[in-house]
Amino acid sequence: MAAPAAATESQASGGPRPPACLLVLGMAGSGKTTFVQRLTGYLHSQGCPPYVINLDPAVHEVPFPANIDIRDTVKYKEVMKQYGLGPNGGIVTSLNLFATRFDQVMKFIEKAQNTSKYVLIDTPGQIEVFTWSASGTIITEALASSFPTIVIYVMDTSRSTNPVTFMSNMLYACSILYKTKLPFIVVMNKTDIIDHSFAVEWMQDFEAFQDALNQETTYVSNLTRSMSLVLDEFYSSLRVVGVSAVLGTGLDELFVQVASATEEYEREYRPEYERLKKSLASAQSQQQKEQLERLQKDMGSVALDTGTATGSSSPVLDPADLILTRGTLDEEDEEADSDTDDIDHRVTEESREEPAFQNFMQESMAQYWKKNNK
Ligand SMILES: Nc1nc2c(ncn2[C@@H]2O[C@H](COP(=O)(O)OP(=O)(O)O)[C@@H](O)[C@H]2O)c(=O)[nH]1
Ligand SMILES: [Mg+2]
Repeated sequence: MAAPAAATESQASGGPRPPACLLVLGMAGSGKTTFVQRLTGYLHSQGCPPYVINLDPAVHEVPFPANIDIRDTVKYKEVMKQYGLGPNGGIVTSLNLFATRFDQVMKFIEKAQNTSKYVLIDTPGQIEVFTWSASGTIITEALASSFPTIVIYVMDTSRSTNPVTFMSNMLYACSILYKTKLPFIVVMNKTDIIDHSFAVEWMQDFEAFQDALNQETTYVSNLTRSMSLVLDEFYSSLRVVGVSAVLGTGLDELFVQVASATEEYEREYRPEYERLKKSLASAQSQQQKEQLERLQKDMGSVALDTGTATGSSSPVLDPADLILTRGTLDEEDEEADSDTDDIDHRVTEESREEPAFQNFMQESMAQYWKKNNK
């Protein structure tokens, strides 16, 4: 995926800071969409309009002005019909289709950095569609490789008053943290129904949580007791904010946490992503080099008198471009391994040395030099 380098470059040159991407995740009904709507209103009132993206293909109505709406690109009902899928399959497939175009979304976000400090991203109702799908990973990694990206895990506080349910919710949050490895904020939503202080106490005071568990007699509570020991470390560094998406309370505190999470991204995650990008690029160029060598071997003595082909500074070709007009990469691989090995080149060269073929090769080569030398 083409990751715009502009984010880091503009920062280094004192240009606009790259926008922070707030990826809003949470169980169905936890209040993600209402939260994004409230956040959008809040940021507008602060004179800081966000760039808003809706990734839920199945939502009937988006209650906020979305700059990008997956529903404009992918028609969820059509996808269901066309692929013979049920509702969940339809959502997953729609998201997959959208992920293939996410490089374009990245360009839009890059352009928005002059006007927006924040990018808000609402995700499908069913959390696993995003967190445990290939497209969710592609989208998350694309964002995180270019912009400070923060996961906001929205939970329904009013439905977490049972210690066992609370624990399950926290385990889920923990699994997402380990999956995405990104700065993380837990938003305890719906504090208009019940204050979140009971949950904070459970997280800070192990004894208090054990007391609550003692009221439970099911075997699950035994498991929960052991698990709570495991979660202690997760809690210790967790950012938690109580919010009511309906009333709009807790948002000032939320942005204090967002600022600290953004710093954490710059300090701990950015260097890691940069390192990853570099090692990926060098692995890619090594692969390209090997493919080129194989290609040159295959072509044998086909004349390519562009004059630069054998120079030590000759750029690495990208055979994938050649393959565009000559079949798929896999076919090319097979060809390299089998077919051409037992062809008598002296015989076939004659038929290959058609002027048209040579012209084609030379034109293709000229294009690569241009591309790689610019
Ligand atoms: N009382 C209360 N209800 C809320 C709050 N946030 C969302 N809801 C309600 O929770 C339900 C689900 O909200 P929605 O934003 O669609 O959840 P999503 O599936 O996570 O996007 C809706 O009926 C909302 O009105 C809140 O802060 N307080
Ligand atoms: Mg929603």
